[in-house]
Amino acid sequence: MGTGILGRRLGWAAPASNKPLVIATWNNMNACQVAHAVLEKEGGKALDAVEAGVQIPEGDPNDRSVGYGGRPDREGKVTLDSCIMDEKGRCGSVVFLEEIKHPVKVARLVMEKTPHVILAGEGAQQFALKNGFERENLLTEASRKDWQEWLKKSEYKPVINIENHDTIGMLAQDSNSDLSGACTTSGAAFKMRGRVGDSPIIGAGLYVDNEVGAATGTGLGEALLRTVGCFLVVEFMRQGYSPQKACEMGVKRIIDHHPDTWNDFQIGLIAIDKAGNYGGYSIQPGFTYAVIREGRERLVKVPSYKG
Ligand code: SD4
Repeated sequence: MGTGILGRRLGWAAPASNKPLVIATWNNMNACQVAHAVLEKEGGKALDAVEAGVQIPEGDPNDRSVGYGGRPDREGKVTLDSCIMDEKGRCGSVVFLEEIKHPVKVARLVMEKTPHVILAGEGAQQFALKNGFERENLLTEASRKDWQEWLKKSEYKPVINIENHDTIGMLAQDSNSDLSGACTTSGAAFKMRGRVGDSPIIGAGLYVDNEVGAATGTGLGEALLRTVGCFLVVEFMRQGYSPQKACEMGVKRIIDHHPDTWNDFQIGLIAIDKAGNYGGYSIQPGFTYAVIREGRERLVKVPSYKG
């Protein structure tokens, strides 16, 4: 794919970088290391890198917002959301998936083996089982205790505390300068049964346009769903804004869209462009992202709207 007519009209020369780059929400350096190792292999593809990288928190019981060990819904069930998108604009997603440890792998199979983009719930699980995945109990003792504690008051506060975030959104660029991304989560703790957040919804929790750039996000999923936040950030980059500025404009749009409530929730956005620039921005302080470029690791504390 070359630079599109619209991109050219807007002066998007998009000098592609061929230096492998991986970036992920929060303190997910281990996941970035795994992804970067894929990128460093001869012909290592961004798609394989993000799929491998996000499986690290998916399999980690101590990560309480993703995969195995994630906090359950209010009925005590761990339900998972995940998506993946590649340099060809292909995408796959699973929502409300239960008892399958690596939803990102199922999302990739949806992309590659079905005529669909999203599979949900029981159908997604059946598809996974048919493709060799096994049913596993994903509710750890720690998460079960948290849930039982929560049941005492059963108060759902859609305020997501900064400390409760771990959802991983990961973006990568390979030495062919191709972009891909993946996002995976157990969603908001103690959500209503059946609730689906932004993370598996293409455009809301993740978007990749190989001519322009890619973006992913974390935080209160409903806010990213209402604004199609990650698509918006990529569109800002298409207009010529840097990833940093595009994330700032994305956060500002979300704030404008939630004039009475924005102060009560967190949104963190990260983005990369075709030239290999990257950036991030959040509403509340405390959001970080991990980056590895050419073997150099950085944990970036992002600037935030609230300072
Ligand atoms: C969701 N965006 O399901 C996710 C939650 C999240 O860190 O990002 N947690 O709304």
